[in-house]
Amino acid sequence: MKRCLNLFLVLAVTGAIAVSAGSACAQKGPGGKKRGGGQRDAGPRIQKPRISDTVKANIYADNWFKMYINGNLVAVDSISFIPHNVVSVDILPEYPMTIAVMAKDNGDPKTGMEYNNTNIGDGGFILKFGDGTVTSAAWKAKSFFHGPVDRDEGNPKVNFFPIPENWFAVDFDDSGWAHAVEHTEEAVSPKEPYYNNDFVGAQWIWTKDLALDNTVIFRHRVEKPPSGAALPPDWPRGHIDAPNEGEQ
Ligand SMILES: [Ca+2]
Ligand SMILES: [Ca+2]
Repeated sequence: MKRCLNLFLVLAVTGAIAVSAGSACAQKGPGGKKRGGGQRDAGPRIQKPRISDTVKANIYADNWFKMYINGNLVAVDSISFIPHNVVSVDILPEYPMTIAVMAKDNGDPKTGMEYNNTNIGDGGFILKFGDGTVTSAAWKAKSFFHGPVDRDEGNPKVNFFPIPENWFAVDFDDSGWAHAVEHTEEAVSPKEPYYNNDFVGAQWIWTKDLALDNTVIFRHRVEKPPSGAALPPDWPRGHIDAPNEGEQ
């Protein structure tokens, strides 16, 4: 007990969180007993995920995205416009895994055009997870911002369609949505970071209109690891609600 108390004090002084010290002292040995104490812990042993249980997610959007997995916000593109960048994060996969992505081309809200209204521009999105999940025409896609209508750059008009509040939710009904359309690497013309990261097997996706659809939501459900890996245990998971509220 004294050793635990000392550990607590050291961690407290060095600024580490008390929770870490608490869990170190309450670590259970075999049979659910606390080490160093005679009191039996009635709770079940909890299997905890390690960093080796996570997989790498590589994501590239022309120009920006945010991504939810099973209703939780897990990644936001750190650069809104250019330079084009790859976002690479660790994720703890959970199956079935519902991936919901909002991707935005940098179209001006009034004209739909890019680069200070000098260019119609285009979009594009690609993703690969370490479990073998990749973007493809199996994904669903829907546009919520279109323009300039009829490619009319002289008198540009845009159309907005209301984004459903729960577009990222697991139980959101996307059955009426069209499938994403795969586009060639040549059409999207990705920049250097794309070639410096692993996207092998993934397809560039958008709606059918790479140029005029400027805000696109993608959804995809992964039943099990496409790589053939075993399903992970039922890890304890957090329930962080704040980032999901009022997001559009
Ligand atoms: Ca970006
Ligand atoms: Ca663009």
